[in-house]
Amino acid sequence: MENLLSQIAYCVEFGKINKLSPYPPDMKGMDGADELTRQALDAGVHPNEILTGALVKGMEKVGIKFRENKVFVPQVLMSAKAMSTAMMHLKPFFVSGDVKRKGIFIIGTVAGDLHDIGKNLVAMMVEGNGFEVIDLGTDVKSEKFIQALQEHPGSVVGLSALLTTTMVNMEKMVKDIKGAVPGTTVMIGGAPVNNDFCLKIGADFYSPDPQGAVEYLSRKVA
Ligand code: B1M
Repeated sequence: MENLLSQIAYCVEFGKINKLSPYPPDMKGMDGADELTRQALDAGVHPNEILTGALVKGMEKVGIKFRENKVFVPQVLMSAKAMSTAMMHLKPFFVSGDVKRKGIFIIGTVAGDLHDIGKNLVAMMVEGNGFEVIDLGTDVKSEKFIQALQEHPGSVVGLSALLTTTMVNMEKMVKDIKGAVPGTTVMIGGAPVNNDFCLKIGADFYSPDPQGAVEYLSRKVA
């Protein structure tokens, strides 16, 4: 059983999606996250154990390696694909309530901004670490965040911006969101923003990378 979990974690870490996937080359023809997750469920491993003991573990390693520039965007995308393929097998258990997520994270790229590669990486890593992620997409206005928050009270909000012309929209958005749903925690990120800007606009946390976002959210629910 332990062996199966560590094999799944390895597949996520190295982006082995399924038996047919040619990447990574040294695992060609071997079972991937897809088949191994099915086997684990069939063998009676609890879905929660697969999530926390395999998928999250694999994704944590990816997050740390990405932060340390040991892997790059393509590898992270392969890992995220392996993870989401495995998650397809676990989805019915989330829906039925058999498996609890750590919390809900509502993320979007701010109004006026269409960049979504970094935002998607953050969303994937957060989801890979056991949170439910509601991704509102790009060019998202305050109203859409507020509506999502009203549907999912207590969620943490994440705002991403890549342009110096759109990062300024964050200030109003933080005010709008906190005004409409007091007590909401707002995290910000994206290439042009930094911690000083975060403090200036009244956001709660700035993360330069997905791993920082994961660590902050994990601390909040600990
Ligand atoms: Co645009 N673009 N772009 N662009 N683009 C930049 C950002 C730019 C720096 C290029 C340049 O001039 N050198 C520049 C911004 C300059 C500035 O504002 N100072 C720029 C510009 C000007 C524009 C347009 C205005 C160009 C034009 O039309 N004249 C236009 C704007 C469109 C709009 O948004 N309204 C535009 C359009 C585009 C494309 C559509 C062509 C495309 C986006 C495609 C897409 O996202 N689907 C694009 C791209 C790809 C880029 C570059 C090349 C790459 C951005 C990227 O994906 N980086 C970029 C130049 C560059 O960075 N080399 C550029 C990789 C990604 C992994 O990093 O997004 O920083 P990043 O995310 C990181 C962290 O920041 C962090 O984690 C991620 C992973 O480490 N992070 C968070 C991000 N969000 C977070 C949230 C968090 C926590 C961490 O918590 C909530």
